[in-house]
Amino acid sequence: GLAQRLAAIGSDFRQLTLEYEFALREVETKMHILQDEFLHLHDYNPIEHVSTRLKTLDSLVAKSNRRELPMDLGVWRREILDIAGTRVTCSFRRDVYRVFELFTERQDVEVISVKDYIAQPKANGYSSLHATVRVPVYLSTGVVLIPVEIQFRTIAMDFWASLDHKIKYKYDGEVPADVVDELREAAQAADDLDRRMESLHDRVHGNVRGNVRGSGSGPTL
Ligand code: 0O2
Repeated sequence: GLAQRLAAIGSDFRQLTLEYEFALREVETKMHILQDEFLHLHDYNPIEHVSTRLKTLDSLVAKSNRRELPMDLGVWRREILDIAGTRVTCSFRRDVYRVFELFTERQDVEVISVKDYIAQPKANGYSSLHATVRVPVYLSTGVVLIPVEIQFRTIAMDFWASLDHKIKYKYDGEVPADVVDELREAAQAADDLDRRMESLHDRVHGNVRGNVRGSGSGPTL
């Protein structure tokens, strides 16, 4: 009967949620290991913070409807690759690419796709480096490969994106043209700030890459 079907979906959805939750924990741990090792090797911390989120059932259903997918957990697993999301905020643009490279080079991380909205920002000014990866999750029943969308960005890009998100939410998607224009200009200002801060940092500390080569120890980055 219907009650039984709904109960079965409830249990399958709980299983899905658990697996994606485990994948987020795996990614968070891998990221923290990368961070601590980097700090140990180079006496420099390239990551400001790491956050994770699981898509809510409401936003999953909304996305499924937008993409005209059936209400089928198997289809969602195959088609919706950002059920689990991780955001990695770095100090500088260079760190964004460094952390991205070190993370995606790992043997236990399989890269599915990469979108570089830093090299090519969206028309509204949105800027970040996105990677969709698959990571293994070990269950008592065997290994499952779970997709996770990782967004790598600088503090300035994150600042802009969170304001953009709040504005979109406030206007329910219908953002007035002058606000859109101002947001685009603010994105440009954030980009300028990123470049100035990075060049200032390099002037004071020198590039970590240079220091590593210069000291002759540690792996070449
Ligand atoms: P939330 O709340 O983070 O889950 P799709 O995922 O199908 O919509 P696509 O092309 O696969 O589209 O994904 P895209 O555009 O590469 O990246 C999607 C995610 O990037 C979004 O997730 C946001 O987190 C972020 N993002 C993309 N564009 C913007 C933007 O213009 N402003 C802000 N603030 N964030 C953006 P969700 O699912 O939309 O939201």
